[in-house]
Amino acid sequence: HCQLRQSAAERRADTHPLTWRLREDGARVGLEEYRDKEGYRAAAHALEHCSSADVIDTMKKANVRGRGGGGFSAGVKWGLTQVGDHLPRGYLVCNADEMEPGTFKDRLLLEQLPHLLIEGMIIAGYANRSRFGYIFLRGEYVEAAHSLAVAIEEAREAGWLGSNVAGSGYDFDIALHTGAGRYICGEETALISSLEGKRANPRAKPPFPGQSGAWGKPTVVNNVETLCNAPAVMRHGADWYQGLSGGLSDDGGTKLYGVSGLVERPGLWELPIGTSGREILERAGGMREGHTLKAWLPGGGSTGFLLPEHLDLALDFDTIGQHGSRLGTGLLTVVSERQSIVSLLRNLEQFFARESCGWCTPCRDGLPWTVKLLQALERGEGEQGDIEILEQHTTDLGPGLTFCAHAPGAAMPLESALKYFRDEFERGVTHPPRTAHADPIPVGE
Ligand code: L3W
Repeated sequence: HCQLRQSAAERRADTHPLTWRLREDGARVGLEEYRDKEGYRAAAHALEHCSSADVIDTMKKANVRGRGGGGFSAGVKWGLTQVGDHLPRGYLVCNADEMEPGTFKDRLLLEQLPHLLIEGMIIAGYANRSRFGYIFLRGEYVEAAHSLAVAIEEAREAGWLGSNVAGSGYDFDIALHTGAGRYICGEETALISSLEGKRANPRAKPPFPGQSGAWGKPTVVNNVETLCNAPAVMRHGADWYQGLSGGLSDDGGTKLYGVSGLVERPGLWELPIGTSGREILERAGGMREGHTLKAWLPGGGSTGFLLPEHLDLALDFDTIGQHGSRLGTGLLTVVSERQSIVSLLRNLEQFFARESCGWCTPCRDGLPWTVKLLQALERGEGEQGDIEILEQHTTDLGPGLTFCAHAPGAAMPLESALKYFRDEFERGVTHPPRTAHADPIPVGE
């Protein structure tokens, strides 16, 4: 799936800031080719002509919102570190732990355009006056690890990393850290714990990492795609970047959108942010023959199901947020009329249950319980009251009652599935209600 479906002719520097440099053969763009395609000019410009405050201002005006799914302004986040006089301020961390179900966008950038990420990190590091940046990479991304390791070495040899970056007086280096396969490491504070060599448990927020992060220092954590936007913003300015969305959204820039599931051609496209689900689905050639669209997840397993009637909505953070879901990563998962929502949901919740760090009770016990109920309904052995318990879980596992966003993320597809497809759950209820003396559903088996 990790394939961009836009031709070289369609990709242009003035409309596709993330992907125009990609090669047709899908091979990594090496340093020489990256430089030939205007690579590192944005970083050179920023380091030579802009103060840290200028860079942050430009990012704020461009309104680059966090592409990992949170949608928080990158410029505002970078601004958090600008307190006190001590230098360096702290750390920059690139969150490349791409493990969201149905998500494969960062992988394309990591494997094929590692220098774009390095350039974005130099700009972000400079803005935050960090001396050091980490790339926390999903361990299974073996090809990306190779691509990044080679690119970091190339950049170091060419003077883009290390002491006195490109003669600017700014020192900045990057270390690659590969994870060992936990979804929770993508949660920024769990990622920081893991980076410090501890168990990947999330930490309370506030303080936000920008205030106190890795080793207690201000730490900016940004998603890969977010950082890859910084070079174009610095090279062409905030107004230009804002204009890329072509009026489809108040958010700036483009977005890597994608589709997986039973479509003709799963893949990725760089499109103006605010493009509709219908347009993306059409680019994927529509549903496979014999299938019609029943529902879709707009951006990963931790977002809420939407219906065909939502296909014309602008896929941006605010619009999707107003319809009981979230943009998330912007990679659509389609569900066919021939697929069972209960089974699909059971699969997702099994993933979330397995990936819970176990720190807080609602998440540790509530997710396996959710799975047990869904398994029973899936087998047609549900009992009266099961649906009501699932409904209660959407509150008990929701925002404010758990330690981090993991369980609330898992509650989103559950809540929307119950709202739109209650009849499918009801079909699984065949038994009378559980009695008080009956065995409760075993938890945590
Ligand atoms: C300073 C404030 N900073 C928020 C920062 C915060 C974070 C960012 C977003 O998870 C969902 C989650 C996953 N002062 C701040 C502030 N921030 N308020 O803004 O924060 P938040 O809380 O909105 O989200 P989050 O905890 O980062 C966001 C879901 O994303 N998700 C997972 C994606 C996985 C991938 C992947 O595999 N590549 O992206 C997808 O939707 O479940 O619910 O930096 O510090 N007042």
